[in-house]
Amino acid sequence: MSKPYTITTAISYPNGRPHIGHAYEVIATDAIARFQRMMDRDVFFQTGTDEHGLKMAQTARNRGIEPRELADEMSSYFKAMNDGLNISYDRFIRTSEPDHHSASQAIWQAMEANGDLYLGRYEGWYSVRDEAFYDEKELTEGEGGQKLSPQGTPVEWTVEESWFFRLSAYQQKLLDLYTGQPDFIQPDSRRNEIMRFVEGGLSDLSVSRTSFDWGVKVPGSDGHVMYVWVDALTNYLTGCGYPDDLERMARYWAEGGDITHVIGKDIVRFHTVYWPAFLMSAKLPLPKQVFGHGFLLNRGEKMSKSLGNVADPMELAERFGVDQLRYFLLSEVTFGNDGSYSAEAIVTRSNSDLANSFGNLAQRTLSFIAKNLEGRLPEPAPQEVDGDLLKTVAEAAQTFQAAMVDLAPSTAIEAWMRAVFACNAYIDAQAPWTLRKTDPARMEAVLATLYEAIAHLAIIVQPVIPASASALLDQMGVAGEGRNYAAIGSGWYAALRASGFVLGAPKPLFPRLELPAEEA
Ligand code: ME8
Repeated sequence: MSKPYTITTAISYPNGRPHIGHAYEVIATDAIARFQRMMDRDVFFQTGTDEHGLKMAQTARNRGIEPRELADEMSSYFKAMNDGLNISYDRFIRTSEPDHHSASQAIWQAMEANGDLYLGRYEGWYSVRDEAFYDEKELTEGEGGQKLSPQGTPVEWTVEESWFFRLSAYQQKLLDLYTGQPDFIQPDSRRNEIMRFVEGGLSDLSVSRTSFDWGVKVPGSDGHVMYVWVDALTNYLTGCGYPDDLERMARYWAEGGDITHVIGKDIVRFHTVYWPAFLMSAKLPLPKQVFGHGFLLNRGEKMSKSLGNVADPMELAERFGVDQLRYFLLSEVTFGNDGSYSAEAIVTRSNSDLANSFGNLAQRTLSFIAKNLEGRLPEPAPQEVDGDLLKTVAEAAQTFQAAMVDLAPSTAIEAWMRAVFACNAYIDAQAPWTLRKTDPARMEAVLATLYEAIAHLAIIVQPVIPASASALLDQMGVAGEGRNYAAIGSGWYAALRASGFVLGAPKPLFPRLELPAEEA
């Protein structure tokens, strides 16, 4: 049985519609999940919505509806975005679901049994926007003396009876975790930031609220609902079968398991300080890695509703194509760094790499075969240059795989693109259109080499542009079970030729995109 691999995105607050930052996170995670499936791993990939908390309660109140109504409506947009962007999630979790309430109560009871929860009184600064408590020393002052969190959001002085989690007891254990498992927090810059924060000392964490009731009830404590982050983080366990499905837990949430959380840089603290402390307290295994990706900026500027520059990812996907958007985001942004997007950058990237380079390579080769050989697959007669080209493509596959294992999709795509360039240089140098008259056998050998190379390029890039890659492989007659990295160099081409497969007239995959004049 293949080895399990668990990967998750953050679960989004459905207090508004999804924006391009949400799309970016699920696309990147999807590419990694698809890649791991191609490596024959038994992948569990979860995403979803984080529906409790004061922010949801307040947004619903402002709209004059119940929080559940707001959650139902907005969560459906997130799910539709996932489906529209071809996200291959195994579960779309909603924290309002009953099994999630059970899991949250179970982890609570486990932390309580370990002596880490006590009842007290919370007096301090709370940001509804971040759903986070802050120390006085972390705050800055904004306009009119308004205190602001390190994220620049307003904080309010809050006084409430509250349950506390003994986070202070976990300082050393957390520091030991970061030193013992140096890859736990990635990239390294985020790791250093968190180490410094924890070294500065940890206060106990307020983990329940009494001022509203939209949340998971604290077991045995009337009037208390859990602090939204306690239940939000627990979503990862819920999907892995906690607490009752021990067989599922043993597969997807086991000690030493390959478990990766992909999240944005603003919530690294929750995932690398609070979350491992909760898990240690409940005596549960820890994830292997938390990867904090960067933020997506609109032409270099932060997106905000007031600036009116929040892009709707589905609108971009409809205008430019799902795979074009996926390709742009994964190739343009170095995973871990901030990145910028704009309509013209999407158009430029898609035209240069997909339409002019890869698409054109496939189109001119396949239509040449369809026309000049009536779709019969050309006969190989390899010379050194042909072998060299296939070797270049096979090496690109290796580099692509290594980079994806390292969660570096843009590096993976660069390697792929270099191989595409090599194929285009080869076709120009070999000039099969000239060979057609002078040396038909050599023409066939060149086309056969290209046929293999193009199929390999399509196989390699599947995690990034799954629909286009599989449409191309369909056209080329490459069977579903042969679409993995092991197929590269496996002799499938000879078998396909022998089967008598006939190539039809190829349909273009990547139309050249144009920007309307007012945007150009
Ligand atoms: O933080 N660019 O939800 P959320 C890239 N519910 N990523 C961005 C982004 C941007 N401009 N803006 C946000 C929450 N994100 C919690 C998570 S997990 C147990 C609970 C990322 O809807 C953000 O960093 O505010 C986070 O990873 C995800 O989108 C959801 O953000």
